[in-house]
Amino acid sequence: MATNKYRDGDSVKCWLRYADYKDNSTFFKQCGKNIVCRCTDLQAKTAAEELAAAYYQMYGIKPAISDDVDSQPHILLEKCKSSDPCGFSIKSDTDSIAITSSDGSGILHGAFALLRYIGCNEDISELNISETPREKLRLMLQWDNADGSIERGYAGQSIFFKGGEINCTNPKIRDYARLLASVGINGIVLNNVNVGQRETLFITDSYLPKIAHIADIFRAYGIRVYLSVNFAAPIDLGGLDTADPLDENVAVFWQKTASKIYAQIPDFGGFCVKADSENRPGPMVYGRDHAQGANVLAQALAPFGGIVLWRCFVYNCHVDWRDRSTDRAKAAYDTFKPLDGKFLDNVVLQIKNGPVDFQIREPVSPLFGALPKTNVLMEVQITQEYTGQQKHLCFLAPMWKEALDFDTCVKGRGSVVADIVSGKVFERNLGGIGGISNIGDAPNWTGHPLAQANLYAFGRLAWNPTLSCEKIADEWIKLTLGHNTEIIKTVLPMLLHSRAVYENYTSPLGIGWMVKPSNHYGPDVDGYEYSEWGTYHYADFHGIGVERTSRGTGYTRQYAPPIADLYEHLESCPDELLLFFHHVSYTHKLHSGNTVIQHIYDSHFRGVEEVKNMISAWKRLEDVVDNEIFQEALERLKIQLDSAVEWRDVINTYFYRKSGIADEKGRKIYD
Ligand code: GCV
Repeated sequence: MATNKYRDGDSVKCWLRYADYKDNSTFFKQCGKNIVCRCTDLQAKTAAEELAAAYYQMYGIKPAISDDVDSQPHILLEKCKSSDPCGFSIKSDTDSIAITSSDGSGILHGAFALLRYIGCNEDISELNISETPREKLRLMLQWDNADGSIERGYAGQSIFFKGGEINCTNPKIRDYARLLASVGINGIVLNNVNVGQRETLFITDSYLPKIAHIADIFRAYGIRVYLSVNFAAPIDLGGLDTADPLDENVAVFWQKTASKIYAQIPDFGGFCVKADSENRPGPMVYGRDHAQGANVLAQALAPFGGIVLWRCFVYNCHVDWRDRSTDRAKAAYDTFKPLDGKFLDNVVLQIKNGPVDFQIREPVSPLFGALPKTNVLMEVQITQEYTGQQKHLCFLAPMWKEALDFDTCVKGRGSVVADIVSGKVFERNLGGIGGISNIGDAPNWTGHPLAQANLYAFGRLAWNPTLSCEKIADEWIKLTLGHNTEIIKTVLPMLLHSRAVYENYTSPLGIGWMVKPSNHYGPDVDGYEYSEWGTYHYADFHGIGVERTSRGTGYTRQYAPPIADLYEHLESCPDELLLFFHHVSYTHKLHSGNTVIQHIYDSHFRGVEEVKNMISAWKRLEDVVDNEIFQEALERLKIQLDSAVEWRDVINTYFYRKSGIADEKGRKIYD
């Protein structure tokens, strides 16, 4: 049985387990004795402390921290003029390493990068590298509520809030800041976008001092704090009878609120707003549009350098399933495209990666390509609401990477989403990526220990979307589970393949929404079929799928012509999205050569076998992987298998009953 090196007291360090890296670098052992910090920025001091702490954990010796360059050998932390904000250079010399940046946060990111190289056992004695983050906003989005619950959270309770109060002395907050900074995150929205009565008060004097305390913790790690706010706060807090964004008193309310916040949190990031969505208040209540709604907040924040993250998850959640012309997938584009150019420069539209809602397979939202005069940010879900709820292994980097690499063709070939959200394609100054966090107060942070890889991958991709999933997974494994080749050979393919496995035994060919409506876990094929949420599959005895072409809802027309054409025609529509775009018969032949019905059967049988294979592979690691991680993951893999079997049988039986077509391989399908 492997020893427990994973835990340090009560805290699990995830990928910051320095003690295990002690044999990785004699060069660090030599240079790290003296940390010379010639920069007074707070984050540079943190960098010095992080390097010193790592050194201490590796070698049991406390390095000297000073500003004396004559102490040799050393690691030097210094400012330089050349790098972009947050960017850094690392250069090794005979007996020294210099980490330089134009700002303290860059130095901190450089320090964490150096430690990552060491953890991955790379030679740091001849480093000469420079890095700049590709995305400006790299945000962690908490869906934490004041009562301590977390919307769609699968790893325990909030580390920030408890019983209606702010738990600002929780030591886990600093641990979290370290984890986030180590992968380049530079902002955190502390509370859920569904802002309840209690959370509405977060922008008042009753709560701001404690929020300011949390902001202090994150500031030391180069992370700005944001809050989700209630659009109706002028009524709820300001005593006004309206929240109309064009009402002067409403504007004054937001200005006063902004002044109050910045007096306590000078680097406050800004507001995140879910408006006119899923029964939340918003500008449409007053006959105003989203630009007018966002701009009143943006105007209030602008003098202080704050921004508004305005969500585009807006659709009619009371539709009638009998009306086939309505299409929820079209809603965000229809609402926001006409407003392009009307948002102030400090507004960023926050767009979910797909047009519907974080299903295991969706096309990329066409809205990314439709807003040349507006700042945009891609929102992804690290928490596994629809992807197995941290009971199932589902490494999400391949899904995010597909979205980031997606070529919208809006400015000719090569207009990829990663470059749109970075501002490059349309020359915007602001934009980036936000991920809904998957952590809670679970001792291992994420419930499923391997779900830590999703948190890690999100940060790494936000920093550099061109990194491959394989590289990111390999780094995470080495930093978290160690360098044993058996571990790498086993866990790497498990992670990389896990999204495909999940997709195999759940919803086929881009159809989505076959989950239980109550908690979004487990199969319920018709659970959403006759509901008001606009999430239908339209399966009948003949076929299945949503006709979103010009013969149907016309959704395909929201893409640039080459993409619209691709999806419009059966001949070119990729198999994995077929049922998202087309209603076809069960006997329709896919590009793979299989019929739709046979694909459903095959993928569901295969998915279950793949989970069994993962379990066998994982079991072979019993003696090499940390015992706590081994047991936690094994327990969840077994739950995953039970659930996969349930999915397989429910889906196969459902479609067998609908179609009356038997499995050509004669496997067991219940009737
Ligand atoms: C925060 C989905 C989730 C909701 C979530 C919403 C959103 O509908 O199920 O829990 O609410 O998305 O993104 O606003």
